Amino acid sequence: MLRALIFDVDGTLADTEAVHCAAFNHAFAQAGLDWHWDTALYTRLLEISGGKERIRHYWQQVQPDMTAIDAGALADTLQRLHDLKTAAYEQAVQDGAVQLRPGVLALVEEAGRAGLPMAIATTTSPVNIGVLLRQAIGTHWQTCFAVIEDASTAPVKKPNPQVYLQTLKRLGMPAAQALAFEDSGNGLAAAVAAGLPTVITPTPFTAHHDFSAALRVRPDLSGVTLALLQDWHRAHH
Ligand code: XBP
Ligand code: MG
Repeated sequence: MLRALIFDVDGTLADTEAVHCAAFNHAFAQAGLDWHWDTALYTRLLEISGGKERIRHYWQQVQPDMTAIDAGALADTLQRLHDLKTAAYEQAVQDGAVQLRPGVLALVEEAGRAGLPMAIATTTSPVNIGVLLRQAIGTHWQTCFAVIEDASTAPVKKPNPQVYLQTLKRLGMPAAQALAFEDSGNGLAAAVAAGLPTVITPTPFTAHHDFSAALRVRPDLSGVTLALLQDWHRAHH
């Protein structure tokens, strides 16, 4: 019995990563750094969930002795760069840079009408969820989701299952009665580790990832109705 839908954000609700990447580059330029992440490099860096963790990982690659920097100063610099990036991303989304992926709004609306609880389980920052969904769904967007778990509530990032385990706990149901939607290998690993059957809709950033543990892999959510999801979910058990 399918009792809840749990959505990842970046790459799943919307194909956001090119806009995230541009925001990182904008932040680096604002900070006077000569760092530039092109698409090929960013595709590799997406193996690291979480923007701050991603910047730290890259910094360590280009400046191995950065670990000698005072931990407090390092944390402050990472926070400042990430704040600049988040502001740039927020502005880009407000300017219309990102749309929901095909089929997403129709499914959210159908589940809403059917009274099927929905949740968000993401490693992105709360600001990014708000700016995307306020614009894509409307100012009432939060009423569509019974539970929202993000980088501010689940600091240990995917592939760790923390964000999904916290989401399930707050939904008050076992993983077998829910369905997760993801776009990446890390996201799939986190959802599966939490016991969730998972539907994958890859993006060009993640199409090469291993999705063998997925319940289904589809190009996007076009035509994916509640009835179809209930069939897939029933066949899973
Ligand atoms: C994808 C991520 C995030 C975004 C950038 O999140 O890993 O880090 O790439 O957003 P999701 P932040 O779990 O929704 O796929 O800079 O806010 O981390
Ligand atoms: Mg994702």
